[in-house]
Formats: sequence, structure tokens, C-alpha cells
Amino acid sequence: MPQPIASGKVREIYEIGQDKLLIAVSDRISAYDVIMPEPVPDKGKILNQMSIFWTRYVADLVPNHMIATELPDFPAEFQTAEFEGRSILVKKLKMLPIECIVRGYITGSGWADYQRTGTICGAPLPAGMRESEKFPEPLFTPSTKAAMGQHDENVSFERAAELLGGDLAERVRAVTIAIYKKCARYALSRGIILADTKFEFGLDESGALVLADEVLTPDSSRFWPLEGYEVGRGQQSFDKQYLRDWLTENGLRGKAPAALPPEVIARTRAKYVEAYELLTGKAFA
Ligand code: PZK
Repeated sequence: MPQPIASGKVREIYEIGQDKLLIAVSDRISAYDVIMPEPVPDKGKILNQMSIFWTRYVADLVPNHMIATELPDFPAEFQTAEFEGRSILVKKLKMLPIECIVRGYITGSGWADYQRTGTICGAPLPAGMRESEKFPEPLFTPSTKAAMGQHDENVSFERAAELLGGDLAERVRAVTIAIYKKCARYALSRGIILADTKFEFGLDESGALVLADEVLTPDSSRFWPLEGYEVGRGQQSFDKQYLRDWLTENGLRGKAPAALPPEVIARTRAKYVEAYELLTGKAFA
């Protein structure tokens, strides 16, 4: 059995030789920052396939780290059912020390910062914006990675430029916004608002800027149903609304419940399948 070199809340990374990694996406689900006691069947496969779809969709804008997505192309020890569909083999990169967050709509910590200070990450914004309103232009709001269990820290573009160098910071900002715009426009045509998302980039052996990590999944993004979207209030989460409502109704916000009702799991799974099918136009087998 291969052993991961790192585990996130939801994913595992395995080292393959000197220059490759295998990323496996689990069926674990978090809500209010807590991992639930039970998996959502097929969530890992669905999110991995969605990420592969988007990574290919933006390949005209930026090179990516993907080497292989199919079991027969993986090293022999990973050619087992537990890795099928939920894993990708990638090129190991020198990861940039920032998370590239892009926001199309004002919500979450961005909305909180705007209400408090009138800015987000030091960027000037129109006065009088309302919760969930679309920005005139997508906003690049980088953060620096915190240790596991900590929240990432928002930084100004100037701070990002100190960490990366001004030229790389500008290139990362431009490609982040270009990817977001292309994908948000497409998703909207399928009935899903991509409110915001997080990308991670690295540099390859030749120093080229390469897109890594998961791309535009509901775990790295806020997906909102276009149906029912209304400025001036918070929006429903496309994927986790049913789970959050159940946790809230049962006084379990931010707690780990002993178990989840089968209906909560089934309805949440159905939302992941729905998002996958809407976005890719393919049935989830
Ligand atoms: C890399 N992560 C995040 C993912 C975890 C942590 N191509 C790459 N090269 C080097 N490093 C990474 C990648 C990618 N992708 C990604 N951390 C490092 C992460 C999954 C599970 F625990």
C-alpha cells in the first residue's frame, strides 16, 4: 500500500520518484471547517473529474501539471480500484508561496472586509456595494498559506510582488483573472455562478509558470445556483446547502456530528453529480 507524503482535509499526495506526484481526492466532506464523520460516495471522483475538465478547458491560457488521468498510465502500485477516477499523476513543481484567489462577486471574507474597511486586500472598490453583488471587474486577492488548521492570510498585491517579484506577480494576476473570466462566463451559461475561486501555480524545471492543484471545484470555489440569485443577501451554496441547513437546524454548526442522515448524504451527492453534469455536459457514470 503506497503511503502519502501529505494529507489535506480531503486529499492525499503521494511521491512518485523525484519529479512526479499523485494526488488522490477522497470522498470526505467538510462543513463549517469540520470534516464530517461519513463520506459522500463518489465526491472524490466527481471533483477530480471536474478539475480535469476545467484544467483542459483553460489549457489555451496556461500550461498545467497534469501527466496522466487514467489508471493504466499510473505506476503499477496505483493501478487499484481505490485510485481509479479520483487521482491524477502530476509533474512536481516549485510551488509559489501564495494562493491566487479571484473574486467575481462580493461575499464571505471579502464582504466582511469591505463592510469594515471599504477595501479588500487593499484594492479600492466602488462605494455602496451590496452583499453578493458582481464586481465591475474580477478582483485578484492573493493570500499567503498558513499552517494546517490555520486560515490563510489575505495580502496586498504589493506584498505578493515582494514575495514573487513584480514581473511574476503581474503574470500570475493576469492569468488568474483570464482563467476566471473564461470559466465564469461558461459556467453562467450552464446555470452556475462561480462567485470566487482559488488557484495554485508553480514553476517547472525551465521556470515556466504552470497551473497546479485542483481547478474550479466546489471545494476550492463558491458555486451558486443562478436560479434564485439575488443581490443584498447571502446566496445558497450549490453543493453544501442541504448539509449546512441540517447542521444548523440540529445545533451542529462547526461541530462533528456522530452521523449524518442518509438523506443528507444522498441529496448532497446528487448536487455534486448535478454540478458535474451541468458543467461538463456528460453523464456521471
Ligand atoms: C502541491 N499541494 C496541495 C494537495 C495535500 C496538499 N504539482 C505540484 N507540485 C508540487 N507540489 C504540489 C503540486 C500540486 N498540485 C499541491 N501541496 C503541494 C495539496 C493535496 C493534498 F495534502
